[in-house]
Amino acid sequence: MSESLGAPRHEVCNSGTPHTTTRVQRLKLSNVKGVPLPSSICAIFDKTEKFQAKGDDVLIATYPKAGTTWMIEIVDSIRQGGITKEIKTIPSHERAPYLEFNGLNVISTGLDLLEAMPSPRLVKTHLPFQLVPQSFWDKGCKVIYVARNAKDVLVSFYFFHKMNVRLPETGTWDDFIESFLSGNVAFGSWFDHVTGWWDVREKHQILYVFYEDILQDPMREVERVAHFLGHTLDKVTIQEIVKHTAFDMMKDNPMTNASIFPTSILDLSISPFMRKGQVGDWKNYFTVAQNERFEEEYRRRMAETSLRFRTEL
Ligand code: PPS
Repeated sequence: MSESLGAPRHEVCNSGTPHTTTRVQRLKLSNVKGVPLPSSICAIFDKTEKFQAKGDDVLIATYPKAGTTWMIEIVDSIRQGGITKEIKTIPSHERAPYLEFNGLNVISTGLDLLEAMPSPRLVKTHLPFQLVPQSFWDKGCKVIYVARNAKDVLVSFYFFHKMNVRLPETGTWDDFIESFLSGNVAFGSWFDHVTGWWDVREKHQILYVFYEDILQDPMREVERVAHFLGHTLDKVTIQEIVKHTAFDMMKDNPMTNASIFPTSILDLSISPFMRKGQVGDWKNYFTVAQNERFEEEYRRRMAETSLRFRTEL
């Protein structure tokens, strides 16, 4: 075993033995217009494409594990003017349905939830820009894109793959790094995703937000999101939102910590959904060699873009 970059690495990451579950069949990835997506999502993608957005829908778009659930909680609290009874009692996935999600008859599809939802709606998606239904652009919807540095996303995604027992097996940690770098994971290449949304941010009403910035200065970022959405909130309400959406609060909150999902979808005994919520956790998992390999590919893939990430604070 080679030397790691920081504190001792987590034993699950080190095990080299893919976790297997006998309870449910893990899904394979299929392809929509060249983007690998879970086969369940591909199966209903013709319907997803035809989704009719409304002008007051707000779309929260992210590559997986970039802070989607966090932003949903922030935006919903802003739109409701504070921490209302709805926010305290309705699960996140019902307040912001996951557009392309197919619950395979265990839980509702995103499309069904959205159909039944009164306006103004909050919509979650992990789709790359080019796969987002056209109606969002025709209706001029506001979009908040949250981006997080690739190394922390990779670690978070690895643990999520293990506990989301519908996603394909990760293989070893080394295998998963290679799958991630080649874009052979659900929702495709992180590089294409973050740069694809970055390149169009000024063509549409898109606010591009960084996970690292929210963690560093949540008051400033909540105010920025509120301003973008056309809401003016007093300081006390913003402080209340920041407190409600802090990692420890969301980790203990059954409306946000995914404990509501059946274990046939998310098995929290394998890894919690609200895992660490940090910037720089990657140092606990990357070996020196893995980091060099990653950096080399990163430099190559990010050479042409002005998009920059922070991997520590
Ligand atoms: S998903 O499944 O793709 O929708 O997951 P997503 O919500 O995008 O990302 C989950 C990661 O975000 C972390 N998280 C937070 N970090 C800081 N503060 C708050 N409030 C917060 N809420 C969620 C969560 O812990 C996952 O990151 P990791 O690194 O695994 O802890």
